[in-house]
Amino acid sequence: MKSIYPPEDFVEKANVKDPAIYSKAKENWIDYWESFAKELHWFEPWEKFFDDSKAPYYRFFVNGKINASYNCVDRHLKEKRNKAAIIWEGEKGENRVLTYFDLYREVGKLSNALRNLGVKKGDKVGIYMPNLPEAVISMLAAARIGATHVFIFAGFSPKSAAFRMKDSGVKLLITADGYYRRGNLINLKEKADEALEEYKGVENVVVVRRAGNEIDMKEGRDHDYAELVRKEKAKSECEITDANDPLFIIYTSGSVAEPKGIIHSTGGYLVHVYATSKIVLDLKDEDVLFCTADLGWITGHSYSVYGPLSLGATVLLYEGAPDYPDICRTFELIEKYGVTVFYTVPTLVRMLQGCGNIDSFDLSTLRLIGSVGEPLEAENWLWLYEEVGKKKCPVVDTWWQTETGGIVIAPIPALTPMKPGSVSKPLPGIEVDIYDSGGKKAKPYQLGHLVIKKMFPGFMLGIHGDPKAYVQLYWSKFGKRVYLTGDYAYYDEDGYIWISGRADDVINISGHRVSLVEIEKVVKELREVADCAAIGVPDRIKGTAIALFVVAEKSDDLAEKIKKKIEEDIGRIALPRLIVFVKELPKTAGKVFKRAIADAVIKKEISGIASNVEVVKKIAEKIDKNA
Ligand code: 6R9
Repeated sequence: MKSIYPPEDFVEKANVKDPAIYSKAKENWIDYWESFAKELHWFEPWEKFFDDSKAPYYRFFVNGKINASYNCVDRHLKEKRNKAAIIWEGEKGENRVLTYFDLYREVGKLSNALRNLGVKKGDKVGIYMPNLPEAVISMLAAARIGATHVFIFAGFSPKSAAFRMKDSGVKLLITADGYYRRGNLINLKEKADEALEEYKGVENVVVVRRAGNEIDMKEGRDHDYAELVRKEKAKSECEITDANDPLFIIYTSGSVAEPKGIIHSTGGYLVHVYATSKIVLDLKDEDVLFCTADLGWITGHSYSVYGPLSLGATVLLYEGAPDYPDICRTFELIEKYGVTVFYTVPTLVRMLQGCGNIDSFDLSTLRLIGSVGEPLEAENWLWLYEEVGKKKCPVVDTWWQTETGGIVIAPIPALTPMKPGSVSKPLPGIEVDIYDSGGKKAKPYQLGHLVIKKMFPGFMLGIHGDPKAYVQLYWSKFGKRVYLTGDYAYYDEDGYIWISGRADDVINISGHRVSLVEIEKVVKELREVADCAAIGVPDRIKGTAIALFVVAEKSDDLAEKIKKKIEEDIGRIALPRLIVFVKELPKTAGKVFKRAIADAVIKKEISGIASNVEVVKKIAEKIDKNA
């Protein structure tokens, strides 16, 4: 595929246009990262940039003192007091604008309220909320007093929420009464109450009145957000936090049954998302960034909150479903708020193609488009470039993970010729490679393990409460200096990287990581289910969907029961598209041989490796009948 060169108008005004950035970062790695760090506000400078003495635990900005809330809010007051920090639109079209001064006041008040409720430095504050301004305020209020926030995606079930709160030890929870999703009112407080039945460690609950629905308020435990903050002063001292104090914990699915709590630092993380917002998203003062991710995912944390706000940009936050009332809603939002930088996921890109009349929207404010979460196919890349950006906007396909905190592999929009379908090259200051199973560098077009060889400030501090898993999952295949990402990828002849997908038992649905092992565990808990296997199958819109193979007596009842259990225990995101009842699952050495099922279903190939090949054939026949 031919390379596409960055549009000239774009290059002229870009934040980074000197190709020497790559060689400079290579020659002086420390200077490179420190130059970004110095643009932020530190209470005390760091003593050492990098400490790898406890590998695979890597630390950056050792003994530096910094506060994330200060950098996202206070730092901008002098020049941007009345500039919009957050523009919010609810699903029904209502909107709110918070200037940097508003944000400062709101964050200050809530942080004082949290202090009064006994929250101290190092305590965990849960946030179970949809995309509301108060969710951002809560994150920054927690950060302000040195508490660690644990955001729980509002779409998660009470059980999932309870697991996350318990695992991290949440002491106070901030939630909302309800919110709107595709026109329906979701009673979030009821879900929170259910979660709190299961996990009793929460002493105080702060409830934002968003939808005005009827809710139970538990005397002594539950507090009305508005009432609580009304009495508070806006002025609130920032806690002096260490660069390596945890800013937040965020849960993600891995190749193990239970979600893992990824811990991120304050200093290194902030420097990384600040730097990448500047060099990859090319954010400038006059930009309005629309990142379509939910705040509950890492993309929302990094590129709706900490990256753009530390830079002093304006963020558009949208509460509802992107396809409500119709699939053109996203374009409406871009036009209405003059969005300049649009950062989204391939699923939405595929969905948006269903909006027939793009040209009836004025999208001329757009100047950069980015994608993350799953592979962006060449045809979808081209559609974004030609139809949405009218060949004026670079399209940056960015690769990264919850664990990396921010973008790792991506083009620098004014510098890197873009190849549709490829994530291009690692950013300056970061070294990645592709290894075969033996740890040798893969040849062009040879599929191998994507690894990271040179750490960078945004990298996680560890897994909450599970140091063994941290070492086992990421550092056991190639040693303590080579981070295993869990993705398969290959190089082309120009050294461009092409991501092929996850190598482990994790799939990517609409850009969200879902653990197949977790689904299997939940389904196997049903008495009627003898065994089961979940696999990912290609899906035109979602990228991947789940097919579930269940050993049990077939009944419509059971299919419904399984769906209900998955929805309750994990959330709707993990619902299978297809449930197939089988008598047996293919096995090798006594273990379920999922590759054989996947090959039979997706490639229509019958693998002979399973000890019970007949079973594989039967599954293939069943799928044909179902198709
Ligand atoms: C930020 C985020 C991480 C996994 C990652 C990979 C996939 C992310 C991608 C991509 C192809 C891209 N992924 N970006 N695959 N091209 N540009 O998505 O974090 O939810 O932890 O998922 O997503 O498989 O390993 P997370």
